[in-house]
Amino acid sequence: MHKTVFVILILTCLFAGCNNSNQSAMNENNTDTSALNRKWWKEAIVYQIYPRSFKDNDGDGVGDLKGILSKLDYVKSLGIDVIWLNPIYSSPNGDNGYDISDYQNIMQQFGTMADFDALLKGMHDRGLKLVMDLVVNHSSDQHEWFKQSRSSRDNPYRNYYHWWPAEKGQPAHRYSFFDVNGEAWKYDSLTNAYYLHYFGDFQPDLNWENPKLREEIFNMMKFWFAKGVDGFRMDVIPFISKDTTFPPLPAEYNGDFIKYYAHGPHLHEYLQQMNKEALSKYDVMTVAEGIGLSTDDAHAIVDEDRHELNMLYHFEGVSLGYLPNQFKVPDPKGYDLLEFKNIYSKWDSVFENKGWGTIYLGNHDQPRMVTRWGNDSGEFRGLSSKMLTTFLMTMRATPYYYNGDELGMNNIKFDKIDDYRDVESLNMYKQIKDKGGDLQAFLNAQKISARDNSRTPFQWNNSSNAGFTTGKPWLKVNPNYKTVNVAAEEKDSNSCLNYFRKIVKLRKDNLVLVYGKYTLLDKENPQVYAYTRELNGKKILVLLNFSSKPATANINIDLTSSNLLIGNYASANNTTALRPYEAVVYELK
Ligand code: ISL
Repeated sequence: MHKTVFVILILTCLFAGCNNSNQSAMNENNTDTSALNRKWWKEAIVYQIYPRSFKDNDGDGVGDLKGILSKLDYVKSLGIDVIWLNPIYSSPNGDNGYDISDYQNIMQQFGTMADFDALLKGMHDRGLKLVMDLVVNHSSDQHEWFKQSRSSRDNPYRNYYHWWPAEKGQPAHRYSFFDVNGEAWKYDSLTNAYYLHYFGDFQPDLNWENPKLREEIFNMMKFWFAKGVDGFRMDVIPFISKDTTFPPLPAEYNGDFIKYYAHGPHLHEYLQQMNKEALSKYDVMTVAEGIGLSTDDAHAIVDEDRHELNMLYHFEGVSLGYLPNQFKVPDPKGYDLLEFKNIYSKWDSVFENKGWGTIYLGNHDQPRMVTRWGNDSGEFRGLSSKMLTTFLMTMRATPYYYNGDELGMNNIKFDKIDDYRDVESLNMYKQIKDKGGDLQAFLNAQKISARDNSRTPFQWNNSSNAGFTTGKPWLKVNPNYKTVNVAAEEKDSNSCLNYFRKIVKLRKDNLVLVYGKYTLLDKENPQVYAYTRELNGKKILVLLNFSSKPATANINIDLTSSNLLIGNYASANNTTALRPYEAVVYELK
């Protein structure tokens, strides 16, 4: 570059304050980053699309692949890199696609394989990658394998599933997530045997101890990789290996059946085999739904040297703020920010030298992020939503961002059980009813924690059904769609949507936000989450007020000459005093 041009550029940058309109000057790709072990999936931002609720193209009230295709320009405009699609395979939909009846076909309601091919092409043409959901702990009871398996004891598919012959007596108790009686063994009179289902009785568990089954799964994965799919999110993958003697739950697990399920005897052996047979042959990313895993287990799954998976997402963060030993009942005191900071700081440190983390606050199994972690009252919905987005986009981990959170969508909070569609809520209601429990208390808790809160149709505009469908939506639309929708937010430079785009760009332009060292500041502050990120001499400060009251970060840093990179209020004052739910990101000088 000519010397004078260079000087002019530097001066322009100085006078403009190097704010977010000038991010290219922040780009660190010129610095030596060889020590970072860079990978595309570490630098990616993953955007999760819940296909059932994103966009309905054919008017049947259910989202579909053509609908997603029609909205790819919108998705691209967000600046994200990877799309994770919840299951789109053939399924009777007992659990919205998490009960698969054919792994190599598309759910009729969602379209055809030709629609899938067109969608994948549409994504790749726009430089977007696709991560599919791999649901292989269990299949649907309508899968041909299960139909064969249950037909007779000597059927070749018999040990594709876990059967317990009734003449051996009652099998030792196993808990089920979605069973009305909480019982994971179901008796089948056809062959006088019980089969295992950790989830609904329509979701029998596959028998991974059978090498033939594993081979089928790896071949199926290769089928999708050959099509060009860029990775898998692996549903309850820690549960796949089981002690097939099925002893009574060992005492050491002391009622924590999820942890027991996640520590089967051959889990790592099977993941290594999966890596060798399928994953290692392609440049793909993998992320485990890390249910039941603690920080102690994390490296066993995601250390590169072990050749298993790339990332996992833990449940410690999203479990915070619920009363112990109760089914997702929010603590009336809310959650404790000190604990929140501890959890996310601890998980950062796990991957400080090796492995790689993820960060998320919402998904299709969680309520809406702004309701659960922010404040969805009129005054603070937008501000607190942007604050949480700032957190997600400035941590040292790959962000998994759930569709609709970029609009600040919040919980619908149904009053009646009839409005719910989720098997989890419906079965839990039946369970409580059968036991004569407090149904009103259950409904109140569900307003905060139910999964259907995040599954309501995506809000495109203020026409009927929020522009999601011309038919009757499968789940009610949140009435706030009149104001909270893409069309309205496109026009408002201050909207959650435009804030999301800006901060996505900020992360993409600043390697320090991806790889930089994370240091927690002002640890004991009950209102403020403050931290720095540092890389190659560049230092970023993030201040987040998680409360509805003004707060001060006690950090002893003079901010007067720092550059504001982004903030969720119209202007920032370069001080450590923060307004309600204020989020600011500074480059420190
Ligand atoms: O959603 C949950 C709590 O409300 C979790 O316990 C959830 O059941 C667990 O995380 C497993 O989730 C995955 O597998 C389920 C499916 O229903 C979920 O949607 C999926 O993400 C069974 O396949």
